[in-house]
Amino acid sequence: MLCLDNLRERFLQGNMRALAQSISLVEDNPELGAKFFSLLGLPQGNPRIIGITGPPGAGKSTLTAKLALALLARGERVALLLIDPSSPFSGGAILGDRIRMHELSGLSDVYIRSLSTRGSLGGLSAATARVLRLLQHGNFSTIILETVGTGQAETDVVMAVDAVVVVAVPGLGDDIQAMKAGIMEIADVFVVNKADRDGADRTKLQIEAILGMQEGRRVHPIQVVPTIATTGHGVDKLTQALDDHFAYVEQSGELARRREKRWHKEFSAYVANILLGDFFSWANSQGIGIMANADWAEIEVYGLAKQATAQYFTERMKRHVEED
Ligand SMILES: Nc1nc2c(ncn2[C@@H]2O[C@H](COP(=O)(O)OP(=O)(O)OP(=O)(O)O)[C@@H](O)[C@H]2O)c(=O)[nH]1
Ligand SMILES: [Mg+2]
Repeated sequence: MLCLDNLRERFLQGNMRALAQSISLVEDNPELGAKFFSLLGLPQGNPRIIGITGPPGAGKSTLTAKLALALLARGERVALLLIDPSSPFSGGAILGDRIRMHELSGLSDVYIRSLSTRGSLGGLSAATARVLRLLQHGNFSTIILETVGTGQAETDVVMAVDAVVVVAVPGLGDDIQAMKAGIMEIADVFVVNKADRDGADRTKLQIEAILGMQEGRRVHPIQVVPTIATTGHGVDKLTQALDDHFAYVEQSGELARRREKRWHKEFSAYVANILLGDFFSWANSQGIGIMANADWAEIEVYGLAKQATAQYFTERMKRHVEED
């Protein structure tokens, strides 16, 4: 039987095994996780959370490793959270990431964890939000979240982090047009990785042109940084671009607003979960035949939902009064 007090103690002492155990706990078990969070109280540190996203194979992991090395070199403690897209096409991604991250192995001030999004909607799951929250208790100065940018995951990543780095590669052509839709709005810093390939300058110009058209919607200019992740070229510029970004959003209050929004979103997700769970357990206990057996095609869905929730609230209220 897991002793949460003991786990908390070891976790707060910076024990890496306890960190790994705690992550598994909040990832797999929201109920116990919630207990653990209430034992932890508020996070003591104030880490920067950076999301790295972009198309498959753009070099996100290679770049993440190099960025982590640069941050470690200036005395930071870094946590890396790699979201396994769990697509059948990227099987072995985690193994690949391990190889890409080999430069970090054995270093004491970095923690690497892969999370699978299997079975969760929208790519970035509620479990990821909980793990990120937990890492904020873990005495890290920077937390980096790597996730493949496909559709919904892009908007999710914005909600989960303080700053978004979008990684593009030269010669995307049509992809750049497609990227406009989702990704252009979410980038705080752009990277054109694989700058050793032809067309990097052109891609940089294309991105800058698109960003230029959006001027006015953003309060400060978004930097486009060419990198060669395999050699580490340009990573110093990326670090600087991120520092510039954070300096700006800290000073302008934008960072605080973004974090507040994130808090609200998480809060309402929990409330929705609790209410839904209670509603359905009530509905089942009442034998209300609305879920099972009902001839759904014959029932008007909105009307029934309204009627059932009204009945639910009335009965819950009654119980509440009786219990008082
Ligand atoms: N030529 C060149 N190759 C690179 C560069 N950066 C990464 N690569 C290579 O591109 C491939 C993919 O790199 P990853 O770092 O795994 O890319 P990723 O975006 O994390 O990939 P997924 O997580 O699978 O989407 C690897 O073979 C890298 O060695 C670069 O700057 N130049
Ligand atoms: Mg990767």
